[in-house]
Amino acid sequence: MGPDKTILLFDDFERDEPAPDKEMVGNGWETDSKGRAGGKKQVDLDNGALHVTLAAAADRVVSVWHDPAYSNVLVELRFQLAEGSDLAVHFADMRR
Ligand SMILES: [Ca+2]
Ligand SMILES: [Ca+2]
Repeated sequence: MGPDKTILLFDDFERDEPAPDKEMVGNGWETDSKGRAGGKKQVDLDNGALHVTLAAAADRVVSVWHDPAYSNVLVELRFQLAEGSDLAVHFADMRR
């Protein structure tokens, strides 16, 4: 990280939901579980990580997103994948 760079978004997920059965990631994160999984909890904060699990009721993969204000960014992500799991990371300009 050089002196001309500013952190726009950092999240270590070192927190838990205010209600354990609610999908409340917080810190500006949003998910599509309400519309795509009948409100079943698919995203859980636990042990300093964001856990994503596809609900049986879901009609598509789980989306988790954050909308910071930026125009030029460097992205660094860390994942821990279960054996045989799939991961896709998409960057989309939703304004177009
Ligand atoms: Ca939790
Ligand atoms: Ca963490």
